[in-house]
Amino acid sequence: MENNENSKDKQLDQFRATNKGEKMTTNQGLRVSEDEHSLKAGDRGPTLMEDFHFREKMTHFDHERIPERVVHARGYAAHGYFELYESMKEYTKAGFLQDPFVKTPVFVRFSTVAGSRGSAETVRDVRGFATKFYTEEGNYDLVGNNMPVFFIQDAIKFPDLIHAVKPEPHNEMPQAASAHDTFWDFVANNQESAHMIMWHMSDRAIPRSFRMMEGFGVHTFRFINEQGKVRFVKFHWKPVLGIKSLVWDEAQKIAGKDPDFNRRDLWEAIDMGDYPEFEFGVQMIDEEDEFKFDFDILDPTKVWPEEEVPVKIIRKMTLNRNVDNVFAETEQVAFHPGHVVPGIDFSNDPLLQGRLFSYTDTQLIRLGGPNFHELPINRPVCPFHNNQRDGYSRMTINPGPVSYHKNSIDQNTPSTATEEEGGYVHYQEKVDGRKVQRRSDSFKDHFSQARLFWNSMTELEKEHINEAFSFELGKVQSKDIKQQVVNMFANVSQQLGVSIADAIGVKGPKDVKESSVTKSSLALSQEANPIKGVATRKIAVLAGNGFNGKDVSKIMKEFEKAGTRPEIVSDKQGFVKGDDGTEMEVSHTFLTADFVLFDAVYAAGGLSVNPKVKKEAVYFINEAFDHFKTVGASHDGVDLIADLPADTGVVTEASPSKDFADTFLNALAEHRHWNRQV
Ligand code: HDD
Repeated sequence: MENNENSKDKQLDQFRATNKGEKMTTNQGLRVSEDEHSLKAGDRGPTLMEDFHFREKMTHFDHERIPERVVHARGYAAHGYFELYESMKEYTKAGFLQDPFVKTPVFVRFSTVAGSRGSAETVRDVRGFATKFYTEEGNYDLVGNNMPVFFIQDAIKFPDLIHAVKPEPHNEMPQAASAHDTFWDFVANNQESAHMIMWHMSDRAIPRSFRMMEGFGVHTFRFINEQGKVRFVKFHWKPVLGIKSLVWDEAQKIAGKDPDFNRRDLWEAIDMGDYPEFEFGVQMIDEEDEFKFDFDILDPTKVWPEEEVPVKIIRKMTLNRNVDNVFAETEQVAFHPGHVVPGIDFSNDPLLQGRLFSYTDTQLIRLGGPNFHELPINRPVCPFHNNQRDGYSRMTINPGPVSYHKNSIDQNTPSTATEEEGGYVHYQEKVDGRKVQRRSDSFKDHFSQARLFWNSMTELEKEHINEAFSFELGKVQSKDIKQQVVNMFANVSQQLGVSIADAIGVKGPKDVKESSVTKSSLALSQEANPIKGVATRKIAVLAGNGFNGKDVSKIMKEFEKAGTRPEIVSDKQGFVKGDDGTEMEVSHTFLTADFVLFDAVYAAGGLSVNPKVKKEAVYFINEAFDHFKTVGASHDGVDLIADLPADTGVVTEASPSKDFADTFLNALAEHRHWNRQV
């Protein structure tokens, strides 16, 4: 079978159905003559049971909802493809990693973890990053997150972690937030969470866009090549646009102004042809080197510092197609870390081992039975054959009497395949030990890498972590829990513990054994590794009638040429007219848009005459400034910005020079102007 970037799309096409231009029918195909009035005994009489169309329509509606995912309920997805820079043959026999000319179709779902399906997207949370590769050897799922470590080391604790972070059961509050007592009680009493909490308190937990965050497979997996050589591997996604975050005040405001902020961003980018791209990388450790590190490579609360084990970039993923139907695709897609292909195998990470059970189990309740693999989005692009039969909503019609192995009626088919024929053979790891319910001593150091992370942060990032702790613990009611958390994180950094204690009104840390780790890993800092660019960034262009048509049109063109998305914001919808008759269509008013929804603001003029409008425009600009964004002005727009202190992110020129747009764009490329932090 030849697989290419369109294989999945072609397969999905068999299932697409459009109603446009068709006559309405029941689900049995009967043409419907009436869809507004139910069948009644007389004009004012009771409705009759006989009205099968009413009953069918109502019954279907009554059953439209399925259980939301127990975690990662709020998500959004897109289709795309994968291309290889170089063959990975030396390291793995995985078919889709052999040939640089083969493009593999993918489906990627991004998500928050804690919130319900309708919750806001810009909350402080981990983001899910789940990829389904439709390979010619079957589906391979990489079900990862945007942080490289996890809260717990053993899957048996997952229900406890999730119970603690979800809204508290007695009053179902707070929604989509970790800033509450049960979560922090869990943290303090499960200190293996220390490293992950440092990530969770960092700016990584409030990404500007799904397109601007990293992804990680988290666990250690295995690569196995044709010769049987084994390497331990970790998987990485690196966003081509760089890693960018929101600021916390902004994130909270966006949650109200546009709870769909991240999905809208993804949808619009793909819709406008700005396809999100991620590079795929692997870290590899030879099997013989398993014990050469000062951490256990099976422990999912540990990173492999990139300075010690470099990330080899091997391929790129491009997301280029939005879904046709969110329920059919995004909601019904079923990921599973156990969906592997030959050449990729598991490790004994106890978190991964437990996940291998949980994901099929959850689909059984969520998707209503064992046939979810037949749903269009979940079908592999290669054929599948076995003796599994029946169950709710079985779609395949298997003719013939045989549904068992072994048989003679069908000459013992479907038959198993040898390894050479592509049969999956589990890695024959030698296992020897007693059955125990305890953790290896090598999993017991919870603070060294939390400290490594802290050491690797810039001063600004440390400040943000500090503020995040102060916010989260500031929402905790129990003084005892607050105190426990302060004591716990003083083990990471005494200075951090002291400053949180000060902010939340508890005693300074006691009995501290501050980690002695002095190492840092530059790769862990997003600020220290900036990828600067302006592509796809949104600029609010504030304009009213009378703006300088000639100059502003030129500046808008420059903005567009650079790949940004300038959108006109004014006091009314319709068109604004420039002094030379130039007309520009208004995209938003001060009522429908908000400064938090843009990366930068440019005051183009024409808004100073009416004091009410001027006040709205000044507020818009000032708040954007307070969120460290680039603001600029030309012509009489300069009036709106006059009170702001000068810095590299404030670009004002009453008579804009030919470099105005460039200067503004260079400032925008900085993402935020942190010098404003006091
Ligand atoms: Fe999980 C969903 C990622 C630990 C049990 N998980 C889910 C999704 C992602 C992750 C991205 C959403 C998939 C989608 O978009 O449909 N989970 C992770 C990562 C983990 C992790 C990176 C740690 C490294 N998960 C984890 C454990 C368990 C689960 C330890 C249970 C033993 N996860 C689930 C689940 C979900 C799920 C309950 C809910 C919906 C689903 O599976 O399909 O089975």
